[in-house]
Amino acid sequence: MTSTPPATGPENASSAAPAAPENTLGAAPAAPDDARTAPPADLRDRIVAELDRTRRRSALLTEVVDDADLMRQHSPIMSPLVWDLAHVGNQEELWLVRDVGRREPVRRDIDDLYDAFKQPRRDRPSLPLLRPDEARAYLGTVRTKVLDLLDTVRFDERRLVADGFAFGMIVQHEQQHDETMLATHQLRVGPPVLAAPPPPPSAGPVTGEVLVPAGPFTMGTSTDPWALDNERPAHRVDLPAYFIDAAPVTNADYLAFMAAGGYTEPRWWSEPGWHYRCAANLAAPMHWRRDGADWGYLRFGRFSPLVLDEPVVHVGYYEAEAYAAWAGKRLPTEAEWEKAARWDPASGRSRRYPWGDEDPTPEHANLGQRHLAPAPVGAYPAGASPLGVHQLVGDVWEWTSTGFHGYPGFAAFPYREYSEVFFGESYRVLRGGSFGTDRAACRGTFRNWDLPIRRQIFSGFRCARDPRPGEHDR
Ligand code: AVJ
Ligand code: FE
Repeated sequence: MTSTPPATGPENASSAAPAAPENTLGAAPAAPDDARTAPPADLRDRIVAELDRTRRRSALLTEVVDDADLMRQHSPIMSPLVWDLAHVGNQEELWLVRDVGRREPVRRDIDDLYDAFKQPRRDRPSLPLLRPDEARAYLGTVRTKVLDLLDTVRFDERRLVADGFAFGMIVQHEQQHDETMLATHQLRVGPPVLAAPPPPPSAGPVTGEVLVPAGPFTMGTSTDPWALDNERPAHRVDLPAYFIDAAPVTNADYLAFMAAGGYTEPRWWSEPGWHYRCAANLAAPMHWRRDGADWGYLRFGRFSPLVLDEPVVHVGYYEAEAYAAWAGKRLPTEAEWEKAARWDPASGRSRRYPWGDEDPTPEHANLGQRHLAPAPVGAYPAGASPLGVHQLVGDVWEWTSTGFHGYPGFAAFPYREYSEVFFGESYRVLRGGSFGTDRAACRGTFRNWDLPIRRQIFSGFRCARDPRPGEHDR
């Protein structure tokens, strides 16, 4: 059994029409906006395909365990799977049935139960939640209404539906909860219920660092039709030269840090980092287990020895920060990550993805739960950036050193609770997406965020550093 159903449509049908490459530098004329000229029937078909593909993932994640398991809380920081399931249906009802479609509510009585701000995760298992069969029926009812209103909706009436945005937002929301549910599966104790083919092997070693020359680039987007509010608007950022690792930090790299006493040496850790390391008694990435003298990991209920050239995953921000200090480097800023991922030195423009503007295919990146592990470094040469930075998209979310803030000119859309209420230094931005991130919820501008202590997400990192005097003139 593979964990991802076969694609229903063309491999590139992941979102609305690709936007023109981003350009705020004034070097070239703006390209026409293809998305607005796309025939509505085509947009409708793409929306239906994306909604359906996404729902099949949610169904798979909630059909492989029994009802008791769906209702149980596998960790106090996660919801019962059946809460996530009904919550995605409730968001779809709120935004598509009621707001876009202006239809009567299906279940106004359950809005509060599935409001993430009203119900702390800890309390969710004791709520009078819809039972699994009720939740599935609810999702089905909502979806039928959405498909019905899609027949008549006008994509040019309101900003909320322009280019199908509200539908894209709901697809991304459900995919984000699917990734969260996948992390819940990883925390779940019991025999394996998910399976997938192993990731592709490395096509050759990728080592060392890449020099990104000083200069401006365009960060964020004003043209990607399904980009969320926190990715907007496109703006110019001028960066000094820096080095960035050509690949994410691997298990072998991380083992060297551990063997050098990384976890017992306070000097590599920030003050809050060391405090947390001691309070939580951290000694290895989450889900690592001793295997005699070696280490292995427990993945989705299966034990295996570490694969040394695989990106390390399930490390928190503080561990990433300590590793970087030990390595004589630092974490990249969010802008440094994005310039490495999007800046095309030939044109000076910012691409949608490291490899270009085309949506991800299985040759570009390890996304979408197609595999249940990060792929070894070197497995995706076709996904490298023009400067030769590999695996920026897929495999593991990458911690950056930047807090979560709105870009200059940020405006909450369509609701403050998606991004704006989280702005501040409490959260750190993660970039690039993981093996559990769907292609619809991942692009060069996509921003994720979490608390620095979090390790249950599929998080890893790569390092950066400033050039030494004279080094960038080589
Ligand atoms: C962007 C992944 C941090 O899961 O909290 C889901 C996404 N927002 N429902 C989260 C989200 C509302 C969000 N992250
Ligand atoms: Fe949500």
